[in-house]
Order: sequence, then structure tokens, then C-alpha cells
Amino acid sequence: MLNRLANKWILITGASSGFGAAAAQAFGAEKCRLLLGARRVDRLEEVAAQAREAGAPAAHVRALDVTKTSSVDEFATWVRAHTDKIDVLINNAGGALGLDTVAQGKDEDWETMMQSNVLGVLRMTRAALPLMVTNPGSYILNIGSIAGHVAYEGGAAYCAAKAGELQITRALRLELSGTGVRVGTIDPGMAATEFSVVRFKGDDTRAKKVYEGVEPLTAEDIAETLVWVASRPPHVCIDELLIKCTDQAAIHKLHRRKTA
Ligand code: NDP
Ligand code: 8X3
Repeated sequence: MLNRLANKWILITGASSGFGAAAAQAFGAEKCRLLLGARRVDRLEEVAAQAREAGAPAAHVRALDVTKTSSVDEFATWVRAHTDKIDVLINNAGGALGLDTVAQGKDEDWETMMQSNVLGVLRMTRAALPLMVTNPGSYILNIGSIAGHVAYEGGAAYCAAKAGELQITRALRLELSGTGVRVGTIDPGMAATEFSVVRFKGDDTRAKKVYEGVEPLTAEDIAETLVWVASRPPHVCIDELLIKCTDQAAIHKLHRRKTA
């Protein structure tokens, strides 16, 4: 079968774990060249080595903190030293902090969520666009969430952040009309990654309870979806894709099996 992705340059933010790390493997297996960023460079090095083993002809890593404009701009300068074009930008870095009600919420958690999930997407996209608008058929893929569509208690700031990501995606799609640059959002429901451990600040027991008795999505499910979306021909743009595990009929309607 025709491999439309071979040798394409794929930039993934938040590639040190979860969806980003799995996407690096999946695009590597499609013979893509990878530019990987996150704050934990040791983890990125491991991901890059595995991606090369999977088939990536190149996998470069660099520290990236999407909450800081200087870090994003330095990252973009480093990208330009490797390539003058980006084929796929995956704005994946982000996550939730805490599950507090608004009454109990903490400024630092709210600010971090807005910085990474919202401003991080804006910053990284602004920095990458010069390498994309000259490359019709390139694709900006933002990782949103079911939380951007449906609110839940304790999720006010995270839901607001992902709703923000959805509207950024929609605005960009309009702004880039006519350039040939595609823009889309992949919005997963519950997926077993480090997401809940980060949300609950290292409390593994609480994190595990989120997935108790449920078969959640895996990072590989999302990576496979990203590869499928990115490999559509240039005239096809997957705009918005909501993807949930079968056990999650709705955000509050989870089918949980009894566990021993
Ligand atoms: P993980 O916690 O496993 O991965 C999050 C990734 O984001 C890590 O690589 C982390 O790297 C990176 N990251 C976080 N903050 C920053 C930052 N400031 N700068 C650069 N990188 C950063 O969780 P997921 O893989 O699940 O999360 C990926 C995305 O998917 C997030 O945007 C999340 O909101 C979203 N999502 C997750 C769902 C789930 O249920 N798992 C469902 C729907 C959406 P490092 O710490 O090394 O910087
Ligand atoms: C992560 C999924 O439902 O925990 O975005 O918000 S949820």
C-alpha cells in the first residue's frame, strides 16, 4: 500500500509519555522523521531510540516547555536547523492538574492548565506556521478532549482549557483557508496514560481508581488514529474527531465491571 507518510517531518509536543510517545513509535514505523519535544529529555531520548528501532530514519529530541514563549521559539530555531518544512505538527503537550471544584481551586493549577493546553498550542503553532504555510497538505493536529465538549464537576479549568483548544482549532482552520494547510482536533475520552497520575500529583492509588473495572483507550489507540488522520490525501481534512472507549457511553456513563 502507498505510504504517504514516508520521510515526512512530524513534530510532536509532549512526546515523553502517553499519546506523544506512542505517536512517535507509530509515525516511526511509517518511516517518518521525528522532532520530539517535552520537558523530560531523558524520557525523550528513550522514546527516540525506540522510534528509530521501529523504523524512523531520523528522531531528534530537544527540551521544550510550551508554557514559555522563549522555550517554544528556541525549539523552533532548532527545528529549522534540521528542516525547512514541517509536514505534521501534533500539539499534544498538556494535561490536567487537580479535580477541585471552583470553590477549592488553586491559581497555580488553573494557570498551568491554561498555559500548557491553550497558550502552548497558540505559541507552538505560531512558531511552526512559517514552515507549514509554504507546504500545502501539511497538517496541524491538536489534541483536545471530550472535556472540551462536556463539563464535569471538578473539571472547570481543564474543560475550559480544552474548549479553548477546540475554538483555537476552528479559528485556525478559517485563518488558513486557501493555504492548503489542514487543521484538525482529535478529542479522546478516558485513556490510560500518565494523565491521571499527573492530575492527582503522583497519587497512583487515586489515579488507578479512575480506570477501575473499565477498559479505557490506550495511547496506542490514539497514535493509530493520528497516523490514519495524517495519512489521508491532501484534499481530505479530518476536522474534529471524538473518540471514546466502548465502556464510556458518555462522560458520566461508564460501564464498570466488578473487580475482585
Ligand atoms: P501524559 O501525562 O502521559 O503525557 C503528557 C505529555 O505532555 C508528557 O509528554 C509531558 O511531558 C507533556 N507536557 C506536559 N506539560 C508540558 C509542557 N509544559 N511543555 C512540554 N510538554 C509538556 O498524558 P496524555 O498522553 O494522556 O496527554 C496528552 C494530551 O492528551 C494532553 O493534552 C491531555 O490533556 C490530552 N488528553 C488526555 C486524555 C486521557 O484520558 N489520557 C483524554 C483526552 C485528552 P513532560 O512532563 O516531560 O514535559
Ligand atoms: C481527559 C479525559 O474525561 O478526564 O481529557 O477529562 S477527562
